[in-house]
Parts: sequence; structure tokens; C-alpha cells
Amino acid sequence: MASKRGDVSNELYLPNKIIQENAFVKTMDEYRKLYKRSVESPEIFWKEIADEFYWKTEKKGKFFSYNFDISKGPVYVEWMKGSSTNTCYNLLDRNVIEKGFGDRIAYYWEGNDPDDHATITYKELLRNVCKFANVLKGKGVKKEDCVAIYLPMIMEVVVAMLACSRIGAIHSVIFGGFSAQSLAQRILDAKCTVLITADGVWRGTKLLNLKETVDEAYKICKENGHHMKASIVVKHLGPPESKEDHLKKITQQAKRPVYDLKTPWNPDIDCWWHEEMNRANDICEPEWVDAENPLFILYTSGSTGKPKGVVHTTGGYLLYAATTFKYVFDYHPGDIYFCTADVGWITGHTYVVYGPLAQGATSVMFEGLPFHPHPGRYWEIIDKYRVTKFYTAPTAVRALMKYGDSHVTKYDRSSLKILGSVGEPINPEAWLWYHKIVGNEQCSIVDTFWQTETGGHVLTPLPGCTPTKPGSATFPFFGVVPALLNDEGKEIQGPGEGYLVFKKPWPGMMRTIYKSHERFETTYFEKFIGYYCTGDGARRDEDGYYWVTGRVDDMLNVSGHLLSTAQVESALIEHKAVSETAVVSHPHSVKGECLYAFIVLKEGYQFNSDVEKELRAKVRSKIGPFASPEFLHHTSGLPKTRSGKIMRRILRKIARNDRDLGDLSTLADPQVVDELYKTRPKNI
Ligand code: 6R9
Repeated sequence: MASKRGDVSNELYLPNKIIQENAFVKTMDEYRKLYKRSVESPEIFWKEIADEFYWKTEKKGKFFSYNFDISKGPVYVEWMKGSSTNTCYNLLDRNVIEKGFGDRIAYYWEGNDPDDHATITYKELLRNVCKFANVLKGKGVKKEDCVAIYLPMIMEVVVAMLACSRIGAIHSVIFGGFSAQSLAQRILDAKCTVLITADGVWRGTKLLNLKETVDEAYKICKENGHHMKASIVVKHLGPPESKEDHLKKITQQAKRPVYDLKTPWNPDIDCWWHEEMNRANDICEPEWVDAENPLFILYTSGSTGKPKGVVHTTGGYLLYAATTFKYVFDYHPGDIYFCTADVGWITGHTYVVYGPLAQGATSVMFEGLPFHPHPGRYWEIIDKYRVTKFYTAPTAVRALMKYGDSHVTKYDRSSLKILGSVGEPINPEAWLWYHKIVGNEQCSIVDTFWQTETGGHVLTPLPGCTPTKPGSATFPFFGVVPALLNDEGKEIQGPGEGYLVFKKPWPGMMRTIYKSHERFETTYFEKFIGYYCTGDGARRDEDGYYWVTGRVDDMLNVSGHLLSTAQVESALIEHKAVSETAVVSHPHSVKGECLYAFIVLKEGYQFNSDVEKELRAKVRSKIGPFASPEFLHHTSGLPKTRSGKIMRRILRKIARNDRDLGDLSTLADPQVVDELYKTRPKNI
């Protein structure tokens, strides 16, 4: 394989020998063999994995069927239709009863406040889930009803999700930071009548009154003719009032200070979680459901502004979550796994809840923020629990880099073996810092590309065998067949850049958009007939490595050169003064489009004409003179979603001084937008 000297992003990083020796897949030959089998004989490959799980009834015959070609009829994907199982049973009962893992810790829970922590074992989790499943039944929830969950990162969120699965209900988790408007929009779309929330939560030093937001959302629902039947409220901020202190049982050692939060209360529909749990029976038979029954809906933003309710089903999602978790994090008993994602995001669903529990893993669940009470919090947690596998987002890596290495190196990270990245392309500079400073050059980095829609990793290295290149998500996971298409929809062979699509279904992919199958077909299957279209662009290099370059709408054509914004960003961020950057296109009368770059500097640096010159020179030397940004916009921050994604749609408008911003409900900090309009560069 080629390794060009001097070009950091094409250098190969071989897996650490110790990780390799113990890994499930130790060589690229083994990977290729398994991959070939998964693609050529998917029934055999996935049936073997299905056999590790419990099926109440198994239908003989067709293991999966699909149609990706919209011209031939409706698009559909089915795995093991006709067989029945229960996800919660497979995650809990199977581990407790069949495998004897009852006393194993399922989660170490670490609160926002470092003094607030707790543990829960598989047995305790099962008991709580059964009780809460009975609470839900008592509220009238039935199979296939959709239940809204609006909770922070506390163990009750896992209990609530699995209780839904136990009784065959569909959960819709809505990120705890979403506004009342966004919450209402999602409740209305799925017609949820029962919601689970908490009184409030601390995010760093900020107190969020969740119940107040819920009540505001209910008002909006009511105006739209929708009436809620019940809200079940976790008393998270103060200790439960009852003597039979249920919460304490599942949050042993929890030291939560009492806050005098005025929790608005409507006695007609509101009830306390702990009071309901105290009365609930702890026996609840699982509801056996078809493998193709929906397990959950998760909303993801759509280009039109209206969020899409992505639907995942029972059987295929279970297999895919379990298998990707096992191979990509090379999970072995004894590992302590820490994924920093919020459960309100797909990463939280697949890699905080479903994947780890399916493998009987022990995870750290973290309520707080990486900077609270100090910027070494993640590394402190890794040290405290002897974390072996860690999974976070590039935005966090870049933000933490800014504070300097000492916040990392003062903690012991010698337990770490695998460092994962997800959410956006990771620029080589951040990748290298993650590898060198956080991982002490001892860890495998897994840059995992996937989407809410894909259910689990689709392009990713395997930590024991894949030689990695900083910034590349490398190769497809088992069962996944990627292709790159040009504008005419023709497959590009060999090295090249184009639209990233998939040619075949894998078990964990989405099945539809909730109550909008047509939108599902037009969004993902209409642009290129016969393919699932990711909406991302990618490059395949001469060694066959995939480099996801960002959303296709982030591609731009400057004087006939096809460029990805990520490419330019990656050059800019190499400048020592830059902490974060985002590049968008701006219309140009001669070049068609030109580049407009937003620049956030590290603390202690000044933005001046020298820095401007150096930044342009960086891009010129890394990519070529044509890629040099026309405009450099210095700002103190970028508009981001609550899951940390830069909202490029907004940046494009700011670049054009267009004030019509559309839906801003997913924006984390609206103030940034005002600042950006005020600080536009003078030379436009
Ligand atoms: C899991 C998740 C999906 C979009 C996706 C792509 C970007 C995610 C990435 C990545 C490059 C990676 N993305 N992981 N881009 N490299 N490793 O993030 O789901 O919130 O639906 O976002 O995120 O643009 O299309 P979701």
C-alpha cells in the first residue's frame, strides 16, 4: 500500500500488536474473507449471528427480501419477517437468565456533578424495566403505541426505552435539549399520548427545567387538537418523597443535592416515576413481536426543515447493533466502554443502549459535559473507571484540543485500547491529536461513518486489522456494499470522487419514514434508481480507502474544480491559531462559486492580516491556488445543532447576507447567529 511521505493524511497507522493479537479479526485477509461471505451469502452470514439470539418462533424460508428499484415498485427492506422475538428479552433476560450475567454491571452512571455517581447491574436493570413496563401498561400503552421519551442522560432513559420494547411499544426519544416547539412537533407527528420526562437537569452550570418545557409543548399540542393522557416524571433533582425509596435502589450512592425547583404540575395527567414504580409489579412477560415490527422512531433533520421520523425495526436492528458493536469496538468481557453520545441521538440508541447491552457489556453513561467542571472531565472519567474503549465526536476532540495537552496527560489513560470517532469527517490534525495525545500512540482509532438511517456503522476500520489513514473511514462493514456515482448516476470504478450510495440492504438500515413511506422513497431512492443514497460525497483513493467528504450539498465547483468543503477545512485547521473552521460556497461571477471560510481562533491568538495571509497560503499549498478562500470571516463560534453538527445551511445564508434562515429549532445557541451577521468581512 502506498504511503506518501510528508502527506499526513496518507500515512498508514498499523493496529497496535496487543490489540491485534486479541482481536476478533486479526488480518485484512480475514476481514476480506468475512466480508466476501457477508456479501455473497448474507442469509448464511446473518443467520449464524441470529442464532446467538433468542427467537420465540422462527419462520423457515426467505431470510431477507428487498427492493431498492423504485421503477419496479415500492421500495422495501425486510429481514426475518415472520419470525418473532423481543429486543428487551435478548438484552436483559438472555444475559441474566441464560448467560448468568445478572450481577455484571450494565452501567456506571456518572452525573454532571463528579460527586454524583451510581451503578446498575443487569439484574437490577431487568427488574426495573419489568416494573416500568407494567407502569406503562397501567397508563394504557399497548403494542405499537408510540411513547415519547424526553429525558436527560440518566439510567431511567434506558429503563424507559427497554420497557417500551418489552411490551411491543415504539419509543421516540427526543433530545432533552430540544425546545418546546420541536418537542411538540415530534409528539404530534407520532401522535404520542404518554411521555416520560424528568423535573430538570443540570448541564454544566445551567439548570434546565424540563417539565416546564414539556408543559409548554403540551399547550402547542392542545392548540393542534392533540391531548396527552399521561406524563411520568422522574424526580431527578431532589430525592424521591416516598419512604420506599425506589430510585436509591437503582442509583446506589447517588448524592443528588436537593434543588428548590418549581415543577409545574397537572394532577390530571402528571405522576411521579418513583411513586408509580413503588406500586408496580416486577414481573412482566415480554410481548413477542414480528422481526419487522418497529422498535423505535428517531427524528433526524431533513433538508425541507420538517424532521423525518426514521423507523428502525426489531430483528435486523438487533443483529446489526450487536454485530457492529462487537467487531468495531472489538468487545471482550472485562472491557469498560464509554460512549459520550446523548441517547437523543442515534449514536446513543445503537452504541449506548442496544449494541452494548446485546453483548452483555459494561458501559459508562455520562450525564454531563466535557468541560464541566474542568476540560479534563472525559479523561478523568476514563481514569476513574479504567475505560478500555472510548467513543466520541470530532467536534469534542477539536474543542478539547484547544485547551492544551496537559488537561489530558495529567490523567492515566493506560487502560485505553480503542478510540472511536463519529458524526462528521475528522480532520487529520484532530485524528493525530486523538491518536498521539489521548491514545499515547497505543490505541486503534476507528473513524466510523454512518447515519441515523443506517442504524449502525457502515464504513469503518476494524481495530485489530485495518491499517488506518487519518481522516478516512476506510472500508465497508460486513454486508455493506458501497459505490460512488457521478452526476449521471454511473458507478465510478477505482479511485475517484462522487456520491456515496449503497447497493444492497444490511439488517440495520431504516425501513421507512414514520407514516410517510413516499418521503422515504423520494429522499433516499429517487435520485439514483436502484441505490440507497446517503446524501454524502466520498472519495476512494488508490488503495480503495473511502474518505467521506461531507454532505453532497457541501460540495462546490470552483472554476471547474470539484471541491469538498471538508478538504479546505482540513487545510485551514492545520494553522496553529485555528481552533475550528467551516467553509461554505459563495456565488462568484467568474468562478461560479468561491469559498467563504468561517474561522474560530484558539485562545490567545489575534486575527490580523498576517494570519489571513498564512491561512490562504496553507490552502494554496495543500490543495491548490483555486481553493484559496475568497472570504475569511473571523468569529468566536459557529452555529451548531445540539449534537454538535455545524449548521452549514445557516452559514451559507450568512455568507450571502440572506436573513431568511428558516427553521432554527435545532440550533443550540441562537446568539452566535446575530454575532455572525454583525462580523461579516468588509471586503464583500
Ligand atoms: C451517526 C450520525 C449522519 C451524517 C452523515 C455524515 C456525517 C457521520 C461521519 C460523518 C464523515 C464520519 N457523518 N459520521 N461524516 N465521517 N465518520 O452521525 O448520524 O446524526 O444521522 O448524521 O453525519 O454527513 O450523513 P446522523
